[in-house]
Order: sequence, then C-alpha cells, then structure tokens
Amino acid sequence: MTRSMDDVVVACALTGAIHTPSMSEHLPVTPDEIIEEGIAAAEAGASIIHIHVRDPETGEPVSDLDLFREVASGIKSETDAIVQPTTGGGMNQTVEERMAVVPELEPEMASCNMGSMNFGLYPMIRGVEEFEYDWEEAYLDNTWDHIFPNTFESLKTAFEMFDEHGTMPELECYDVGHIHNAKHFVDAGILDTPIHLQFVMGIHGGIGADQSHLQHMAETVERLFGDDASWSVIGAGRMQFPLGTQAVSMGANVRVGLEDNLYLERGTLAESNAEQVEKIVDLAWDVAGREPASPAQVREFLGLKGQDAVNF
Ligand code: KMH
Ligand code: ZN
Repeated sequence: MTRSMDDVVVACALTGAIHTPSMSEHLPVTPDEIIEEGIAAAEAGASIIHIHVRDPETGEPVSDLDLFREVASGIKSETDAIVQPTTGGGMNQTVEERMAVVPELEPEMASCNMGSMNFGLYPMIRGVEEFEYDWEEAYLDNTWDHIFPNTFESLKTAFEMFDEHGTMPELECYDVGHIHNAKHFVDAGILDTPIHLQFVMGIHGGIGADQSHLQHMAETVERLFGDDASWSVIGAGRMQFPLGTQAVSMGANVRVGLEDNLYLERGTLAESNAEQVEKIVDLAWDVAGREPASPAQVREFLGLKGQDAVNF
C-alpha cells in the first residue's frame, strides 16, 4: 500500500514563479513579505513551506542565493517547519541557476521536476487588466515557445547532488510519464526509496486537473512503488481545493498556496497563504477527520535529516 499517515502532510507554496505581482496584491514579493507569509502558513498548519524568491523591487522571479538564504533563514528562525526551496525556479532561469540552491543551503527537502514539458503561462495574460511592471507580460507571453527543461541527464545530476547534500527531492510529476521516470531512476539505483511525489495537476502543458486523472496517478504510484512511496497533490487554480480534498479523503497529502492558486473561493482572492492553509485544514477534518501533521511527524515519516543539518 502507498505510504500514508493518519494526519495530513500539508505543504504551502508561498509565491512561486507562475503568477506575477499584477495578478494579486496579496502575492508576497520581498524577502520580508515571503518570510511573514511562511511563518503565518506554518502557524496555520503547514509543515512544509515551499519557497521561491523574487526581485524585491520588481517582483520578477530570480534565483539569487542570498535571497534564498534570507528567506529560508527567516522562516526557520520562527518555525520548525520544513523549508523546501524550489529547483524549478522561473521561466527565465537555466538548470544550473535553478539547482544552485541545494549545495548552497543544503535544505532538508527541495523540489525536483520529473520531466521536460511545455509550460504555458500565456493564457493568464487575458486576466490582467494592466501590468505594473514591464517584465510581466513578456514573461508570460514567452511561454508560447518555452520548454521547461528536465532531461534524464539533468535529473541524474540532480539526484546525485541531492544525495550528496542530504536533501530529499520532492518529485514534481506533471503527468503520468513523470511517475514512470521516477521508477526508472529508482530501478537504476540512482534515486533512493522511499520517495515522495507531488502530483502537479492543471498546469497548461501538463496533465489536466481532473479527479479521474488524480485517481489514475495514485493507482500508478501504488502499482509501481507500493509502500516505497507517498504522494501529495497540487491542484492549480480553481481545482486546488477539490483535488486537495480528494487526496485527503484518499489518505494522501496536499499542497496549497498562492504559487498555485490566487483564490480562496470562486471570485475571491486569497489575502494570504495562511487563509488557504486554514481552509484545507478545515476541509481535511470535515471530510476525513484528519488533522495536519506536525513538522516533527513529517520529518519522521519522510526520513528527513532535521533542521540542525541544513546550511542556513
Ligand atoms: N509551480 C508549481 C506548479 C517547483 O517549484 O520546482 C510546481 C512547483 C515546482 O512548485
Ligand atoms: Zn514551486
């Protein structure tokens, strides 16, 4: 059986690199704003805090290691949450720039994107009345012709690097084939088990945010890995809570946060990441009688190295 906890591993992704500042005034941009959001999300019940960083002046996604260190340290200083930097970065970063955060901060966890894909953000342009910064529209429009590169070579390099620094990769799977890619690396002895997968559903270019697809991805993990894997789900946009609730009712785990969805409910922008964490915590109790797992429970469940072993 797929590995599961009585409680729920609730993750929260604070700012990401998908949305741009003009899409919501509540999207955290500066290090202080991101830190404050991370602390509040942890206090609301999130045990994993997924971080990206942005240019404090313009809000553009960047891979600046000093900013990562500032944000990660700031969250760690006030919570015992698991700080999980991205290696997905933004549409404007090379693989090397994206990966540099792991040897630099030696985090307990970091994301690892399990396959190359088209990553279309351009449909969001039509939802913005006026862009505040001159980089925003081009950043989104350029994704008509953008491939998010995660080759087998770069994945092999990434897994070896994660292993060297004691960082557990969270395997971001945007389609079923990405789950099979994980199986390939496990069978090759390059990726250690138990693994933790994050189903990323509803990104334009990846699998649709559909309940039947979630069921299929869960069955695929069960068939390929059995009790060597656990999983969580990200439903992008309006499917964040429906898929999150489905996953919780299946005994699995969930990620929320403004990185993936700017709304708290139809027509209402979320005013903070913590609001979404509070909502999924309530839903988890209402639909499945499950409470959010503590960071200590999650560390034990995933076999993480502990806050004292990071380099920030
Ligand atoms: N942005 C999400 C759709 C990463 O940062 O490495 C997936 C994600 C991947 O968070
Ligand atoms: Zn991310």
